Amino acid sequence: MGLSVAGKIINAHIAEGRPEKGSEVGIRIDQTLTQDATGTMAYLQFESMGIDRVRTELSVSYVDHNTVQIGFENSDDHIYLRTVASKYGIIFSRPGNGICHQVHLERFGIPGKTLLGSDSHTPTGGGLAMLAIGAGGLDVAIAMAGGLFYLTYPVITRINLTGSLRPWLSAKDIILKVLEIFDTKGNVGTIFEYGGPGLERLSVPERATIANMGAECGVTTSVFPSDSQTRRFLAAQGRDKDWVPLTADADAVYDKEVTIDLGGLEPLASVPHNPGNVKRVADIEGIPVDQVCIGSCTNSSYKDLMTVAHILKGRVAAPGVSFVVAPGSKQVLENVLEKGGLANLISAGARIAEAACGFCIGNSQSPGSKAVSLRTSNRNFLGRSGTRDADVYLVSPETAAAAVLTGRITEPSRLGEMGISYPDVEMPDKLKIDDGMFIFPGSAGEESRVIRGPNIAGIPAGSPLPDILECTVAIKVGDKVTTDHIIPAGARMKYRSNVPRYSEFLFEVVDPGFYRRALEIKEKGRFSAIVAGISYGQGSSREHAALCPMYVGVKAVISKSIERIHRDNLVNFGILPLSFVDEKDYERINRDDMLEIKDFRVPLMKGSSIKVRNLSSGEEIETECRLSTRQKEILLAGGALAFMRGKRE
Ligand code: MIC
Ligand code: SF4
Repeated sequence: MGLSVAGKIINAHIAEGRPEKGSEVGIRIDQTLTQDATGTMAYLQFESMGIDRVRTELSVSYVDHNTVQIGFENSDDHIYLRTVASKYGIIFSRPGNGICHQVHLERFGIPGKTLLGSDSHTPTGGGLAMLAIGAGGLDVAIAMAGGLFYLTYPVITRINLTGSLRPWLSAKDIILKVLEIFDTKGNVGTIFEYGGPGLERLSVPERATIANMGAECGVTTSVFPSDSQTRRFLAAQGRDKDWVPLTADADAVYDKEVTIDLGGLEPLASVPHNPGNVKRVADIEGIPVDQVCIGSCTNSSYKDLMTVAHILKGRVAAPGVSFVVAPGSKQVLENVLEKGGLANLISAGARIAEAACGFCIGNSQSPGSKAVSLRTSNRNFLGRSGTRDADVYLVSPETAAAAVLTGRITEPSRLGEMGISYPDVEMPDKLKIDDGMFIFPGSAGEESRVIRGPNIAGIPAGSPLPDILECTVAIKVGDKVTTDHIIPAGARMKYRSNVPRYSEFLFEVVDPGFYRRALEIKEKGRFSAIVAGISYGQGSSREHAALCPMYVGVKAVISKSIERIHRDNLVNFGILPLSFVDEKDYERINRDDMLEIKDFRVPLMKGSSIKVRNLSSGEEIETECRLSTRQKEILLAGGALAFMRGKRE
């Protein structure tokens, strides 16, 4: 039986377990990446492991999230990251060099390699035929220390692309179609593998856009083959030697297959407040637009920016539109500059932001009250833009450019009526490349001393699960509560290296009273529990969504279903992730109820149901804990660091 691309990469990296669907395998990690907002914690954890040098083929530390630097905190983090990278043999990508996923694709991604990143959009590397997976910082720290990364051997879905896109449509419309088909829930443990004749004309940055937003479907990752497009991309990067062919066997078997005819697609948009709310642009035309933001790791490549630059050439943004452009990398910016695109954008009124996450994470360019913002990014969760009552729509660069000119949501093909022809931008065969913003291990700018400013607090210690777990329900939330809801990013993100301070903002947009309540429960010497609906913990990989709850005394999360990265983070920080056996039981627990979970060790290890007694109502509720044996052992030890320490002793 033939193998898929994903199957080939996984099988070549398995060091523990068997390649059987649904069973846990441990794979070797070739490359890691971190970004500053998750990186500080990852490196603090790495340092606590007592290893003298990273054990991967390549590890890169990017600074791209917290670059606004209001106050000393962000800069403290950057200095710590630069010095810790230098000490342990990690490449440091300085602030200004670009967004981790875009830069990694350009300079380091290699077909067939595994990449683990402390950011949920790490699968962007799948556009380059990598097995690129997002994880919590602690899992990345373990990989840097030479440890394996564990995943459930996936269900592999082939997405067969046929035909070719019509003018005014692009990769974003393809992934929005995929989101419409698969939604944001129910895809845990799946890999999307793209194939078919439609791939021929899709360049690597376009593939990367598609792989990037697979994260919104909740899949483990998305993978493309390595073919002539991949070779061309690497050649333009001056990295011909990194190309290897990698395609699925002709008789590869997939668990599921879906075909999308690219020729039949229409421009699409995710409407507020979830990427899964996909509508045809034609159906929402005419809505007045206050802001248009082009950039983020989804659509900030040379091709994206040049397309917009050509469309806008000689024209100015509509008077009511604030128009922001954030290039994905310094390389993108320099090449767009060289080809004259930057001049077009500036003349059109673009507010050129730095090559960083910026608006996408809500740390700048928050829209006005009740404003409509069209963005080429990947997430439009409530409040993520920094403005709670703003409506954020996710669209392609073409649809975004159309709104810049008309001031309304507009089908981009209508630009033809304005005398604008579709600029079919090709990726150049040769790019201007300058690696001057990396600090490579062993180079002159190296430091041997790790500098920790006052923003770098320690890692809070967890505690083993007690025999009888008594907890108070400190919060009950509904469906699809994302990690952005659990612990906000934006302006709050500067406290990422200071867990006690950051914890004050837990559930800020959902229930600002949570932090006080949880602390009061903790002061009484008790634990807290969180009760949630479906797909709890969607979105970002931030382990703070587990670490901060742990800090305020949360010991259990009981949900209808939970997303992969967040579940793994809860385990890493010793929080019991339980799911209702019968989803209707969600109604039988309320906030402030006292719960008792006792005698759970045996059923936990055996995989049988775990009884939760609601002491407030006297009812008993059946739950289960769907984890591997390894994860259960980690939980019982009080988290991954304690587990590793225990193994060493
Ligand atoms: C995001 O897009 O939500 C982030 C910010 O990049 C996160 C990481 C973080 O919270 O630091 C992610 O996607 O994992
Ligand atoms: Fe940065 Fe946004 Fe991409 Fe997250 S999704 S890595 S915040 S650009």
